[in-house]
Amino acid sequence: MKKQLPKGLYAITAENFSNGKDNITIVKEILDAGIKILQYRDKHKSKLEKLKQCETIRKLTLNYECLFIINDDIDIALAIQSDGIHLGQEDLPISKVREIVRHNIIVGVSTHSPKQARSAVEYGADYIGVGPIYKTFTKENIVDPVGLEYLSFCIKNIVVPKVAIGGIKLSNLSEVCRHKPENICMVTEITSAQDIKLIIKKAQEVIEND
Ligand code: TZP
Ligand code: MG
Repeated sequence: MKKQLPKGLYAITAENFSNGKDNITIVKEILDAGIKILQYRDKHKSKLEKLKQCETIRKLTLNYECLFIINDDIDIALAIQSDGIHLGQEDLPISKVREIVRHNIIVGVSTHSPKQARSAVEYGADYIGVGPIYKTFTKENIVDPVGLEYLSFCIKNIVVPKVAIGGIKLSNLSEVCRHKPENICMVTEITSAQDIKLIIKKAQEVIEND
C-alpha cells in the first residue's frame, strides 16, 4: 500500500555539508531526533556506494517508521524497496517511473513555476517540491530563488502536499510556516548543525506553533 506523506519536517542527506560525517552517521542522528521523512540525495558517489548506504538506511528508516525517499536513482529505489522516489525536472517522467516500479511508490517532483507544478499534478505526482524559496548553495546548477510568492501560489492552487525547500533556516522558518505548506525541508541547516537533535527540536517547535 502506498504510504501517506506525514506533515512536518523533511530531511535530505548532504554528505558534503555534514561536518565530515558520513551519510549514515547523519541519518542516525536525524532519525533519533524524530524526523519522519528522509530523502537520500548524493550526487558524487558511485552507484555501488550509494546502494550500500541506502541498504543500511532502509533498515534504519523501517525501524524508526520514517518514510524513505530516493533521489534520482530508480534502480536503487527498486532494489531497496524505498517508500518513494524524488524526481527533478530533467529526470525520468512520472509516467515512465510508474511503468517501471510495480509497487505503489510515492513520487515527488521538484517544481519551480506554476506551469511545472500544474504539470506534476496532472501527471500524478504525490507531492511537489516548491523552491528554491531562498538562495541556496547546497545544490549545483540551481534556478534562481522563486520566493514566497511561488509558495503562496502553490498553497492556493495545488492540491497535493507541498514541500517548501531551498535556503530555509531556523532564522526564516517562521515566515515560510506562515504560508502553511504541509512540509518544510531544511537540508544543510540540519546536516551541518553542531547539534542535530537541538536544531530539529527547535524547528519542530516553530512549525507546531505557527
Ligand atoms: N532542491 C531545491 S533547493 C535544494 C534542493 C535539493 C537544496 C536546499 O538545501 P538547503 O541547504 O536547505 O538550502
Ligand atoms: Mg534529480
